[in-house]
Amino acid sequence: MAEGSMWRGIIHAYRPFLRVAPIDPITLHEGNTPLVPAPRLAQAIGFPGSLYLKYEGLNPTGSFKDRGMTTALTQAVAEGARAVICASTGNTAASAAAYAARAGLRAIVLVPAGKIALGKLAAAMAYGATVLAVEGNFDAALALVRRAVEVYPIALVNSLNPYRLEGQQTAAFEICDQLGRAPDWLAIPVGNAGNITAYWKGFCAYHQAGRIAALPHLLGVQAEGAAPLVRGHPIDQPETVATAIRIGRPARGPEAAQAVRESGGRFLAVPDEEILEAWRMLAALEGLFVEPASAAAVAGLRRALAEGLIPRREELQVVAVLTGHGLKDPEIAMRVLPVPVQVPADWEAFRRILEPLLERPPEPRAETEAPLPRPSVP
Ligand code: AN7
Repeated sequence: MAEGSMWRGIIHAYRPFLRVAPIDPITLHEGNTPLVPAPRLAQAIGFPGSLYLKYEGLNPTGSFKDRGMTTALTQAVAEGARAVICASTGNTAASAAAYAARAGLRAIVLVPAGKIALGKLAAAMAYGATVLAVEGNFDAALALVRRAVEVYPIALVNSLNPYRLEGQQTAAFEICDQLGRAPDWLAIPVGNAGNITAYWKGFCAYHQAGRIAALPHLLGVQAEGAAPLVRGHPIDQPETVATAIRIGRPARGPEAAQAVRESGGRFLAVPDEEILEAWRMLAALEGLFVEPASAAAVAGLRRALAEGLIPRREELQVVAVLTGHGLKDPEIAMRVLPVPVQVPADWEAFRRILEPLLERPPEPRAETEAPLPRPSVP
């Protein structure tokens, strides 16, 4: 590949749209992730239009956070920071750790003890961050971090940092560039609410620049046990299998609520069973292994179709954002999927197991539309 055509990360690609210090970026060449058509999944959830999946798990540390971390760390370096700090359900921690390593800065990350996926913890430690396991949830950890940056000269790299949103809006730019327009609906999981806020900022910037003619409706999806933006008030003890979005007091909640309102969209809550069902469908129907929080976007989309919020129309284009890679959370797969069949190292025994497998199609089948158990808002 010619040097001139090499992808060099989102700051290089979108610099005119980004407010960030004009220095050489701290980058891992993040971004430029695929927008994958998902016809089998669309059929399974009863959507006759075009469904695309923005596969953000393919970023360098396995989540969308890298888009915001390249800008946050670049700005931190330009401002002379020596250390960065964040609270995190895991992906922010891993991403901050990686970009801090690249910049030669110390990273201190606070995570809820025992409540982050193994792949995130392993990565944050491997990148050399100081990992502190807080005896409390994400909201408690974020409160400690906010206090720390008032007292000490440490750069905050949670999405309260505006440079995080600068970078994360590039996912919206890419979707528009890839589709040649904005989608009609964008389904996206919501935890601390930074990403949905950044997407809206990105779509609006592209609209203002004349790159797209219309704006999408935003579908912000939360887990039923951690749905402050659906309920309209903070949740003190958030609980969900999707640990990435186990957040009860979203720091960017008000901006996210405004974005969803302006877009003519909605927040929806989905139960854990539907998140896991969507998670299985993504992998088994489309070959996309994501972490549970990402599957929430698809579970929400399915529910929005079932409730008639999004019409089942052929001409509609819908994008679901798959925020993090499935390898982040191998424990969930081991917990909910059947264990492998034990096979004796013997030809006759192996044949007896193999032959029936060749007579049946694989599960789950794309043609079966699984029923939805109950409405999202009781
Ligand atoms: C896979 O890492 O909050 O609504 O501390 O890891 O912008 O918070 C992660 C959030 C969706 C929600 N999907 O995004 C953290 C953290 C995945 C995530 C979200 C997260 P926001």
